[in-house]
Amino acid sequence: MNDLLNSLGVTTSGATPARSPIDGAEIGRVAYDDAGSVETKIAASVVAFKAWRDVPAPRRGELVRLFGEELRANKDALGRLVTLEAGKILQEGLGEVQEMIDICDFAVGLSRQLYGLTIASERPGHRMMETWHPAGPVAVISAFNFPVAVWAWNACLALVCGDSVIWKPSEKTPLTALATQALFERAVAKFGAAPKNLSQVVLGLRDVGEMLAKDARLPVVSATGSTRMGRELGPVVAARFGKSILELGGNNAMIVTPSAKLDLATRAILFAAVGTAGQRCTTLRRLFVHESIYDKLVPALKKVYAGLPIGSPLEKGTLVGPLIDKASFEGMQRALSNAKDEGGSITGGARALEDKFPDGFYVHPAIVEMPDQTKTVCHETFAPILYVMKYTDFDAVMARHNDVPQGLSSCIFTTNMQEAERFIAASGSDCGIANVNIGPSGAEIGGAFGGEKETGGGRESGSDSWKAYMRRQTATVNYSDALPLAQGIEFAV
Ligand code: UN1
Repeated sequence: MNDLLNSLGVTTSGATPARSPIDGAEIGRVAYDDAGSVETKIAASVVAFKAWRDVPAPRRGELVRLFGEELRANKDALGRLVTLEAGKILQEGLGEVQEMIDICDFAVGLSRQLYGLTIASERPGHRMMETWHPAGPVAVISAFNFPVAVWAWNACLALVCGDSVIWKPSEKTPLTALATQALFERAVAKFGAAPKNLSQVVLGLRDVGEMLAKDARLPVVSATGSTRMGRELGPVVAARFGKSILELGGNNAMIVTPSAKLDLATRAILFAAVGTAGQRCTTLRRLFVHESIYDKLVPALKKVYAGLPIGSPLEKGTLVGPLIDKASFEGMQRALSNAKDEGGSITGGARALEDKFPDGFYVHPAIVEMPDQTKTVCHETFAPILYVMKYTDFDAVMARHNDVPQGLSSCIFTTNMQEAERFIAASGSDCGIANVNIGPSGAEIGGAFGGEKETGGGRESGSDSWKAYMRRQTATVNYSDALPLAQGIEFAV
């Protein structure tokens, strides 16, 4: 462990243990920030911002390019640390680092494309334009399940946009954050001309996040986590007129129609429902199956579930690693018991490997056949529970699909063009992400990532998400010898 941390430039010391969900063992120690050090870091990020905003954007892109190179060179080590600290299987740990590399590439290209507009002025001899300027220091609050990639989505864009970054990672995954920060510092050293403290990490619990949310020196706060967290954080940021980018809970569904290719649908269900042990915000949680194929698909799914390789995520062949902690396991058991009370029929769901890992919380992913979309189904439980429901009518299933508080990701499996188009039409899925013949999770970085309703409305990563990290300025220049007023107003003495 120490060799791995050393290779990534992390020296661990401090009072707070960092634990691995694989077996509950301590894998390092970290020092939490206190109010004084958070204040110092916020002040330092303002100083860094003021220097960085004047560096030409393509130069800023060069720093992100160098950071991408550090990530490429250390992909295995950082991917392994993600596995150790977040418990996802190695393939997914590596995939997470690849997602960081991809966003670096995207941001480098973007650094030459922070385009504004020229707008036709109604006045003669005037030019009107819209320019995007750096917004200020950006706070990033990230969750345990994507401990480094989601930070990178935010940070790489913010950095090319001319912002400094201050990052509060989940208290469950401090080591991956410190390792990422150390790799970033290596890129800074190679770059040679970046201001100090351009990116900083603050470690701690909720109080540290609150300090960031309250501080008017941080115009943008990007937060990923539960809807409950967002409900508390959003108003605090809004009260000081800051902007928040919220990426909160999902309750992602798949509709499997009579014409679907069932082999593809089954594979997509597996990756989306049991991958990352059900702990992605894009995890498949609701499955609507047409009544004509229900008795074919659901038993086949149960059969595959019965043979799922559950175990240490470090071992080759494992597909289902541990839940992040005991509280998560207990939350899963509560949801299962509620679903049962609501008429659900449960397959799987029990604890696994308790003898081998008494302090690791492994579970058999659960399939819960539900008579209806009950209260429990409408709630996001961050664990591998797949609620399965039968449907008859397309319009009715579309309505049920959208009848949950969350709106992150969604998909349909069909070879019927009308159904596919209706699913992604204005009256179709109300989610930020809507896929056809692809599961709801594992999005590419090139698209905007986020969702509606209780998912929080924020968009991160690709498309024009970068605009959220900048401030828009409308500038009008008069190059004439007259002073005509807009709207034709006469105002002469
Ligand atoms: C998250 O779970 O917060 O689309 C992010 C996906 C990943 C990102 C998930 N690319 O599943």
